[in-house]
Amino acid sequence: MMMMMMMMKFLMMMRMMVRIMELACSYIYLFWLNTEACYSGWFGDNCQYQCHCAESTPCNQDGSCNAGCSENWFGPACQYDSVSYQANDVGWLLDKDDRTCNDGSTSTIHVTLDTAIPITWVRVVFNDADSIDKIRLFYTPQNSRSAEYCPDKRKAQVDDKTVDISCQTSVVAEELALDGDGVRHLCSLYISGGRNVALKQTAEQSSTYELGTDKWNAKNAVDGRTGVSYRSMISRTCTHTDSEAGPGWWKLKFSSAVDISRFLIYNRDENCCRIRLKNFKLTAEPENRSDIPFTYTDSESSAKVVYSVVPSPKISFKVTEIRVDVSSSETHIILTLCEVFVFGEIHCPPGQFGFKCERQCNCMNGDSCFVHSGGCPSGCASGYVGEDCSGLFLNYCGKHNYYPYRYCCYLFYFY
Ligand SMILES: [Ca+2]
Repeated sequence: MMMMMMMMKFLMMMRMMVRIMELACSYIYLFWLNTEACYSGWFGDNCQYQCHCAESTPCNQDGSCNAGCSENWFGPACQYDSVSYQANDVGWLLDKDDRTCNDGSTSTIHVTLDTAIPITWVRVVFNDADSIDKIRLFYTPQNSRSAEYCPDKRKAQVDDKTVDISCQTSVVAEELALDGDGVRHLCSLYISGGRNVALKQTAEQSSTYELGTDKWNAKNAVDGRTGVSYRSMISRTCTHTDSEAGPGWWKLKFSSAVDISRFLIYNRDENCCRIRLKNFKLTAEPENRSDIPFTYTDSESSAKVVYSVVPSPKISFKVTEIRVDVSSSETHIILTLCEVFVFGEIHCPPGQFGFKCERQCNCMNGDSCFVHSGGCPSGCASGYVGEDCSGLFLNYCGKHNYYPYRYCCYLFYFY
């Protein structure tokens, strides 16, 4: 009886300590919020990431969204482009709602991607925890009729009903198929089109057009604003080189080398100026200078508003820099870019993950984890749990995943 009483007392003390710690962390967090908050719609240490929350609601300090991600985004901090696709008779899949599921009548799923891309990873949600291991993934390369197994079938559990499956294809795929008993319990399939690794990276251009005090700087092409109209030009969402200074070029240097699967380039959408981008040349420079750079030259018959460039096969090297050049004919001297998206992922050394490779994997046997999530195909090392295999206490802190709240929690944990 005495022992029981002491145990109860000890537990009550522990609960009280946790509560005090929570309060302390909350005050530090609120203080930090008031002093360091980003402009609405942005988050991260340097406010360099864009929020992608449903109904344009603000995101938390770690990018997470209380109301879920907006339609075209998913995954950690809603930073991953959710590739849209078509499929027959599966309204419950196309609605991208995790609460609507297969009623058990469909045993195989075939989806056709709206944009053919190299596959990297997919996220699958079930309504039954046993289904996670009962699914197989195939892809059909572009201009091919035969489906192939994913070369890399590593899986990492996100929660009890959600799993990420790696499927790194070097070729561009136009279809994905799922089979296995798990399909009967399937609710959602998210196909990753990568993260926009271009956002707020270091941009420069050959020259900058100025009008009075207004400047159309190189960084306007990676400011997250996709406006392409005259009105947008006025509010400087686009770049503009100086016509006096010869054929324009624009360069973007990544803070760390990246793997790239797709480029999306927004042109200025006005009759005067759309043509200026015609026949542009896009170059991706390798980290290792002995690799041959990737180049693409536009050969469309007329200028477009949005260009989607998908290298096929996928660029095999780590990219440190990209460059856009106008063709140097007399009529194409000014370079204007309204936004450049580079979809891909940072290239982390083995054992590290995160948007800046700043976190350590905690996988069984010291294995590597998924760069996008920290998830471990081999399972979390002993003492670690959750989507990112963080420590038990760290995972608790992770639920209040706001910087520096989380770190405050860590401090309490370690000391
Ligand atoms: Ca822009």
